[in-house]
Amino acid sequence: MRHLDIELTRGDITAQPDVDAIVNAANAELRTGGGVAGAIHRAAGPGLEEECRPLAPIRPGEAVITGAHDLPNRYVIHCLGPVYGRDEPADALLAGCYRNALRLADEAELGSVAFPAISTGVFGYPVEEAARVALRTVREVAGALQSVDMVRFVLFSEDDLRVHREVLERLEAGDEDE
Ligand code: AR6
Repeated sequence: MRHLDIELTRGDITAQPDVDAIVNAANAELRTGGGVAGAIHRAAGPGLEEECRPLAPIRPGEAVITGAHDLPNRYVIHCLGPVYGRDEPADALLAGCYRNALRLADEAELGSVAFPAISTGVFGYPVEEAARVALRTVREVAGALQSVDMVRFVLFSEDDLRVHREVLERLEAGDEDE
């Protein structure tokens, strides 16, 4: 099986100039907002909302790809995560975000993608549960990817980074039989 590098780092999703695509934790309307979506739209400039308009609305679990405008990347992939406690089944919808984003990146023949922790902010998904779904899904999809060989998780807080490290270690050790 091809090797996929999974990197975990603390930082800002808009400051990852060495990756081909960054992923937006979007809203259904693909408009600017708070958190990741606000930061991405601010950094990309108004052209991003314009390009997004005909692609909206999207449903939980879906992903669409656009240009990156003033961001230092080639593309932005917009995912709508589930609102925790409302959009069910939450784990399958969240997994769909990662699966669909990676499929779009692979179809565009990209090498690297950076994800934020989708749904763990405004949408209220507990970070450890979300990390398990995210990391497990990326590892599952890895074997089917032709072009993507690096996935980076960009975590906003030291705590979120630690949780992701612990979950990844457990998955790599085969301790998580989910
Ligand atoms: N870089 C990396 N991670 C970040 C950044 C950043 N610049 N800013 C926040 N985070 P959220 P969601 C973390 O709320 O839960 C928006 O208003 C944040 O700490 O951005 O999917 C949209 O318009 C959290 O861990 O996304 C939607 O309406 C994670 O990124 C809604 O929020 C995701 O937080 C989407 O909610």
